[in-house]
Amino acid sequence: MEPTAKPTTYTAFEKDVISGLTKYPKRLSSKFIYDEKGDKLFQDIMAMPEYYLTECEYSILQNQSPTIAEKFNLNEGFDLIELGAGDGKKTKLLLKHLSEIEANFRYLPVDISQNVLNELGNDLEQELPKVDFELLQGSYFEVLNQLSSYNQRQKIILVLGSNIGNLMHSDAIDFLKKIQENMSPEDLLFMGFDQKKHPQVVIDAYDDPNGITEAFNKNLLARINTELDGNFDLDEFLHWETYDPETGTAKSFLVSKKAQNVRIAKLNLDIDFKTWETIHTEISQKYDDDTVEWLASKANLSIDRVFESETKYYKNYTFKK
Ligand code: AVI
Repeated sequence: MEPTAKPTTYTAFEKDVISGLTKYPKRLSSKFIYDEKGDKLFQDIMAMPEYYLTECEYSILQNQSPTIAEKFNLNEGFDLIELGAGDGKKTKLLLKHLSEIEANFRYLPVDISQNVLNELGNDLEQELPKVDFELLQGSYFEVLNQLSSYNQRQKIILVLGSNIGNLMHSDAIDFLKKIQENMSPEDLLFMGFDQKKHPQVVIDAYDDPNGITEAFNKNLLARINTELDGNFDLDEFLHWETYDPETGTAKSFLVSKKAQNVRIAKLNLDIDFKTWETIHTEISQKYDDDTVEWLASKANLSIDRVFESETKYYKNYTFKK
């Protein structure tokens, strides 16, 4: 009998690297930037003065939490579910307000990383001891499905940080649809959308002079080197940011400074780069009200209220089913 060849099973990262680097034009998905080093670099980005998004959303939550909470079932009770909770720095402003007015609620932060959740849990115990919370590790939709199947209380679903901006419009609609399917008519979705603005402000946020965003973008190549035994020379690639003010799409690229060959030994892959050949790595979409309304309508959601930062750079919207 012929020996049967062992089927090769690839991880999601490996699949993305194989398909992305063997097509033209080349691409890699930004979701793989976030290993431990990528998470740390993103924390550094959020602390940069050029990265206005964090400060804008922080100020909205700091100044407008009482208005944001007006439609929450403060007496009967509600679950505040945060998808992609991170360090919870901005959410704590809303939690603080809800705790002060003695609202009847539970905070349910959802994150894929148990480490991130444990740190958040410790912080909450120290800083907001009266807040009832439960840490939920898992993918957003697994957790949302479970919650909507047994829970009767109003759900307030939070998605902060303009994370939706890293999705193309078609994927953003799918994302909103999956949330919508798990909502009841009394539930609310509270989501951040970075807005169109002076193009230079956007470029500066994604191309800082200290090279933090460059290191963040190049972390994709660094991960290929360490995890897949690749030999990318990071210095031979340029971080390049573009912004199209017509579509509102900021795009990140890595550009090969010379003709070069890269070997990725674990995947038995040799990749040729021509001089100035690109790898497209990320989009960061900027929105206006019409686009947000269009996306929402495609997912059978409607805008309930809009909260904008003083600069008008950033808005949070509440949506209803
Ligand atoms: C996580 N996400 C919303 C960030 C953004 O603004 O697109 C990721 C990022 N990329 C470069 N800087 C920050």
